[in-house]
Amino acid sequence: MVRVVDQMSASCMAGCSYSSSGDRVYTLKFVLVGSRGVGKTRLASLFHRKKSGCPSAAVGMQFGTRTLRYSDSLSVRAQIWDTAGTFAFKSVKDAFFGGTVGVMLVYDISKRSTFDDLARWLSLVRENSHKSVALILVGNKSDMSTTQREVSMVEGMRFARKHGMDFVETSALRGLHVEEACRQLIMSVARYLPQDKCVWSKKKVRSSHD
Ligand SMILES: Nc1nc2c(ncn2[C@@H]2O[C@H](COP(=O)(O)OP(=O)(O)O)[C@@H](O)[C@H]2O)c(=O)[nH]1
Ligand SMILES: [Mg+2]
Repeated sequence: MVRVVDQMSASCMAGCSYSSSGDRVYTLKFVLVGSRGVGKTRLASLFHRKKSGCPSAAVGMQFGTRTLRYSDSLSVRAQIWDTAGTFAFKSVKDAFFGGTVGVMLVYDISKRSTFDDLARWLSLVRENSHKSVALILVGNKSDMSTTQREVSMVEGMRFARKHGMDFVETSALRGLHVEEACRQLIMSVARYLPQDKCVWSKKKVRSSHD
């Protein structure tokens, strides 16, 4: 697999800082995309605990952060960005996708049109983010009854496989597999980060992005 983070320019990386014990703490940006109503905001708010505004709040963008430990010497401070915007303007797209290392592409298993929209969302992602960006496909609302289901799990899996993505079905309503989906995406990036402890400084060093 491509070394996602190695291949990204320095500007793509939100930054690395070091804890007092020399552990690396990477701040990385992830975004949620998908049609309106699929559950992006609910998924995001389940995963992060603290919501922050951002300079583009006027177009409905916001992010939350959550720090996950990957190994003895490495943690990831994940920024999960969510938007209600329509990406009509290039500046909005740039602000949203700039620096993104991972994308959660979401559809609603009970609404076929949101699955049909995926190709369009994927094109938007490909056009506006680094070619090595990590992707996970999320079929949300798995709590819906089988009679309400309009997209089978096999269809979701096939789409994900065809486009080289991981796949998971979630229920943001019940909190099913949401943590796993987010962790899977974050960890798929974290495994390509330098793992060694920083031995040259015991001082806390912060990047300019923090
Ligand atoms: N049944 C069910 N409803 C959900 C789920 N996730 C979100 N919803 C509902 O779907 C609607 C849209 O959710 P929202 O997070 O605002 O979608 P967004 O437009 O993609 O951000 C809301 O009424 C949510 O309560 C889910 O997993 N199951
Ligand atoms: Mg929303």
